[in-house]
Amino acid sequence: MARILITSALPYINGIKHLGNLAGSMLPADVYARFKRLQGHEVLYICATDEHGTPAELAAQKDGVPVQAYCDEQHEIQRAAGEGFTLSYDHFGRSSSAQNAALTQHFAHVLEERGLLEERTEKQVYSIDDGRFLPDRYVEGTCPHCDFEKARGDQCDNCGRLLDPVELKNPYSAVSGSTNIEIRDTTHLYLLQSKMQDDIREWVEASTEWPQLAKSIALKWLDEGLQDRAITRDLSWGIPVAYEGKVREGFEDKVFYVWFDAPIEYIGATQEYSEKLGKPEEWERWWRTDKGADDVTYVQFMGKDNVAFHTVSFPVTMIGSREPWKLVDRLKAFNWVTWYGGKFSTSMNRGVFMDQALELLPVDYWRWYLMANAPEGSDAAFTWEGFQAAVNSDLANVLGNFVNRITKYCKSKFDGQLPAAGTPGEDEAWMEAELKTRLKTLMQHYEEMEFRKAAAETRAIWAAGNEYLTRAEPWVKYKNDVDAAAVGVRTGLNLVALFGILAQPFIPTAAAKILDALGIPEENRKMPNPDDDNLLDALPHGMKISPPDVLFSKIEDAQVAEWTKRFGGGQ
Ligand code: B3M
Ligand code: ZN
Repeated sequence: MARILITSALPYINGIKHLGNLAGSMLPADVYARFKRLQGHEVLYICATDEHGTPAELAAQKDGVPVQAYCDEQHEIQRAAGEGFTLSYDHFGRSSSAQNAALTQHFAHVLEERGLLEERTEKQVYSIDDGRFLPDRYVEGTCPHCDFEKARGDQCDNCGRLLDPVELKNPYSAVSGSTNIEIRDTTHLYLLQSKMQDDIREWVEASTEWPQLAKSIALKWLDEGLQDRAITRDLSWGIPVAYEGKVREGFEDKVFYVWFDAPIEYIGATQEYSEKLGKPEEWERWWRTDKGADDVTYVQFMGKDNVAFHTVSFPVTMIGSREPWKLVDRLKAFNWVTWYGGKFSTSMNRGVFMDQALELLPVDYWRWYLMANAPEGSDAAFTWEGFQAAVNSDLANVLGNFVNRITKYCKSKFDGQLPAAGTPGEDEAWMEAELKTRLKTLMQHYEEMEFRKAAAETRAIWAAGNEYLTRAEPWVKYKNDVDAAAVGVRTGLNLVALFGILAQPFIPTAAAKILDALGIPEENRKMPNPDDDNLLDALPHGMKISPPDVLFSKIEDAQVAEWTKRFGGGQ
């Protein structure tokens, strides 16, 4: 049994996430966590809301509520949305927790002791009309590298480079649009990433298990040379620049930068979880290599825009501390889900957000489509037409009909009892061979975290089951040879169970319905071993089954038309 720590990038507190955000971090992390648990491994899946920084402060201001209250409310909304999507977090924490504050302050303190922090007085954009410094993305202007005119202060969406806001040409305030801007001096703590260049490169190069997208992004940053970065900001909402309760002189009105404390919350949230469990030291088994975490495999999930922070900035914090922290072993990054090739946008009425989706259709319809079309090799476009086709064909026809047909037939002809009679023949041998090969392929796709391929293979297994029934034709055989029909029904029901088991990571709710209808006990729902000899005759003969209620209903053209109107579509 292996121990696997899984984190997905922390959704920012400001507003409910759209389906693209979900598909590029939390959902695949959940699918992977479920898969690993079903293999019998010990899994800890941690996520949290990322709560600090200017966007939260401004959103609260706009709503006229204190920022803490704003975050309390938004956290609850996101927690509920995650629950709606059946995301199986072991803990969904908050980066504003006391645990994260203490850890963040601890890291800053050790980094300083290691000579990796330094106070520097820098020039910063100050908006006179807004009465505040404009950090990060609240300054916009022209990118100094590619001349894109709407580059954000922290990062250019066009060329992808991380920026320093004062580098922008023609800066303006994204809060008010004001160009009444001046550059003022302000003192901040700098993390000397440049000193860690060699350590980070060595570590990245030794990380053989990173999928391609993550590794190439990390190497690109290293090739450009690591820049020292300010880890504090002129703000009031955030973690105080203090150590053991004492605020650093000159930093009374400053806090740590949100991107400094957010990844530390992976650890913070694990501490929150440990305390909730009543085992305050439990987190160390996952995070301290001197306390057992050396045999943990740590897997991170995120969108590609977050990779630099996870392959460079956060590792600088961890490795730079020279303390025995568990580092990421495998980092799975995703491209974007687009809305018909463009951006999701609330204001332009383009795209479906997590809460809206569940008002339209059950969770598994979305989970299936988003994972079967995961943005892995490239960006993937959400379209209503693609969604409709995937649900109607894969779920309703290929899986749903199979389950219905064979369970109903068993009920009507065999009294709802798994028949024992008859000897397997050619058709069963074909099915078994097919299953063995495909199961191996499926397991491999999961191991490689190739979710699109894993979904395609899962579907191919369901399709092979349909093909089997076409070959075996128990309903035809029944007329002359009830025993031959019994073999088909028995094999078919074993396939129903297997399909339910294999479906669990992607569509856990429907899978549970199938397995409950067959009365499969919890302990027999683990991932099958492709080399098992009785894959098609595993269920106890004579067991009682009952057909499940309708598993999936088809999406009608009229629904697609209505939703296209409401949420946007092609054109
Ligand atoms: N909150 C993602 C974002 O808002 C960011 C991820 C943090 S992971 C530590 O773009
Ligand atoms: Zn640019």
